[in-house]
Amino acid sequence: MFTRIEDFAAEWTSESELTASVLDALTDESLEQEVIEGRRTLGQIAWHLVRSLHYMASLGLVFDAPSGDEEAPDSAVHIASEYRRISKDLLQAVQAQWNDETLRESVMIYDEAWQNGSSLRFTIMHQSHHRGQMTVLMRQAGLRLPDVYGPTYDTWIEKEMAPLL
Ligand code: NI
Repeated sequence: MFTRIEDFAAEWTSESELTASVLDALTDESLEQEVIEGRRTLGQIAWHLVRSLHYMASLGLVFDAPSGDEEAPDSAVHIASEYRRISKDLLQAVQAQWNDETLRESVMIYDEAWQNGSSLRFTIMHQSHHRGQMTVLMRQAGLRLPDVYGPTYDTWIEKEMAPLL
């Protein structure tokens, strides 16, 4: 749970840069990569990640919803640019509309009282969860992955180091 807006802002800034770097590595063709036949595609997971940020509006924050509907766009560039917009707007809304006291206030979500500071933590964890799903599908789609929390296989090879098992 976050108790200071400043701490969330710092963490959100670095986490959203990581997410943007993953989304930037997508190609239009790769969006069709499925988890398994008939299930979610890479494009659908990426679009869910982008759209889900707007759930923060149900906690009282006012910022623009993502453009388009629930159906995933077929443009990787559009998904990445829409992410950049909404992740910036989310941070600005938190900084302008909430303060450290607001983070301790609770809102009922699915019959449970959630402190706003915990909801912000959940937002980051939910994003990391889907970003992790995406990197597996991106590898299966033959894409080059950016480093997220550590070097990828390709980075080790480029540095002429033995990849970890
Ligand atoms: Ni989700």
